[in-house]
Amino acid sequence: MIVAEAVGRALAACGAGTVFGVVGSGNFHVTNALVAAGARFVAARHEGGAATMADAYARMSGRPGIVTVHQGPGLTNALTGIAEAAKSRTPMVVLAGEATEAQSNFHIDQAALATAVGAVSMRVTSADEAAAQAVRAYRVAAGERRTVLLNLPLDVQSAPYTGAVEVPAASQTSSAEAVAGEQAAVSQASSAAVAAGELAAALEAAERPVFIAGRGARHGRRELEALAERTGALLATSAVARGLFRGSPWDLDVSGGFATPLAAELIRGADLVVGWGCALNMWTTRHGSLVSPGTRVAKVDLEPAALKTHVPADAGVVGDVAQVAAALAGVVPAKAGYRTPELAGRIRAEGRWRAVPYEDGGDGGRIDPRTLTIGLDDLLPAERIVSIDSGNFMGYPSMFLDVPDENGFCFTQAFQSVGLGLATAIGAALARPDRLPVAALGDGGFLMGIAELETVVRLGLPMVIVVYDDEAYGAEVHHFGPHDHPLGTVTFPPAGLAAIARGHGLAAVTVTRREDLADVSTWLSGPRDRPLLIHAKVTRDRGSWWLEEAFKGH
Ligand SMILES: Cc1ncc(C[n+]2csc(CCOP(=O)(O)OP(=O)(O)O)c2C)c(N)n1
Ligand SMILES: [Mg+2]
Repeated sequence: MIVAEAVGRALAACGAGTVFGVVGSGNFHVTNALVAAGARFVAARHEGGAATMADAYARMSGRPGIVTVHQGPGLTNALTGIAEAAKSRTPMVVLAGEATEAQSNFHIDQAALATAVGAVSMRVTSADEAAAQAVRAYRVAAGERRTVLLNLPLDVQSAPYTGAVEVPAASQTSSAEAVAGEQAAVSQASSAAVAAGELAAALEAAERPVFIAGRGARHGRRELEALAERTGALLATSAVARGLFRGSPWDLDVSGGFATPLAAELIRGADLVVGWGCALNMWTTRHGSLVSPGTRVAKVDLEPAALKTHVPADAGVVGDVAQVAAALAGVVPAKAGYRTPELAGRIRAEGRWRAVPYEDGGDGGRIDPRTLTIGLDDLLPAERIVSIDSGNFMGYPSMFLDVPDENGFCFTQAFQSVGLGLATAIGAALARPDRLPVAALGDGGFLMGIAELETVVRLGLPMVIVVYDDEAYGAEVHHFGPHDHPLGTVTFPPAGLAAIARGHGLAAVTVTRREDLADVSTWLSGPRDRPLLIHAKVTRDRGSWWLEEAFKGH
């Protein structure tokens, strides 16, 4: 066995089950070793796609994402996806060959690249330690929620490996480490108890509490709902946790730019906002404006820094959301809080975007994106997993397509990159094969990420890809258009997206009016043996309302 094989085996033994990548000479052996040990390998057509697929897969499956790439350009191609994963604290291991000879064409400073985008850089440095170093990389990713680049220098990779490949139990630490750890835990626990006391007092005093759950709360629905029930809190999420409280009569859906008028009104009316695993950033709070002056703010987060960033907390608890919520539910007195029968009725009647009246802007040649999305919401099965690209269009599917729960919505937007949507949908689809995958993309993002269209077909995914086509980088058109700037750099001639899709082996329909959605019904009631691309020519006379809000931050 060579070192590369030992690394692959060790990672498989850690639990690496689905691996995304593009294979070259520098990651050939490690990838094959993973496959030989039972992992599924998903070949992407571009490393950027592989990284984003792994990120989405990790988010939607709860298992670390694994990526393998060739040295040098394989890694630079993956970098945007790695940056997104790192910013989102996605547990992910990127295995990359590494050319250590400075004369090699493939040579770059890979460690510097990784750290520049917020990933942790590690390296397999010797045959003796190879398996242990691979295990350590996996543990850092899984245990500390980090995106880790594990560099595999070519000379070390090919060295013979003579040791065993065994995964030491996670609990094996030296006794000195254990004692120090316990002491730290005791002092952390007592300061957490004081902080939790402050939060308990704030909850007890609150008449109108609202809980906003973020990425760090996606595992804590049960505990949060129980505490909200006890304290009379209304429930909302950041975009990345969308769907977490689906089915609750007190679910306000997303807080922030995508919030319904009712949700915005009720969050503004809160006297206590608690961010659960949610930093309350500018998107979730509309630049702070959803938190009214005088409203107390509390946060519960694993990261101490999150308590102070964005909208800072008056009361902050460092800890796991589910554990803290469960502990508080045992000590706070029960009260009705914000919950009244009248409000329950309003949430039922006005709590979803599709209940908000609008004037249809469709003109026969182009469909209003709201009408398109509501029509699709009616047609697509409820068991769906929706992935969103970036652009002016992005709010329509985020607001008008309902999702079954927090594993029904995948929002890879921490880096705000255009072009990640299709690969996101592939990773999400593989994590949840029981759900209909839906990719919602702009024409710009679709064409940027189009390398993975063949991957969708090859994997036989029954995916619905909706392209909101305004023949433009609409976000830029609406950003600069009102100021009379020339727009030739951000507008494009019509592109035959349905024909492009058919050429790749997809079924395709073009939608310019509501009636055209009948073709989508036909596909849905068929065998769904080919993915479907919906080329929707959407109205484009004005920018979306959440985009106007977002521009305030540029
Ligand atoms: C990789 C990357 N390049 C450029 C941008 C700037 N940008 C933001 S939105 C956008 C337009 C996207 O166009 P499209 O996908 O068609 O969506 P639309 O805005 O038209 O709805 C661009 C170029 C970005 N965010 N990321
Ligand atoms: Mg566009």
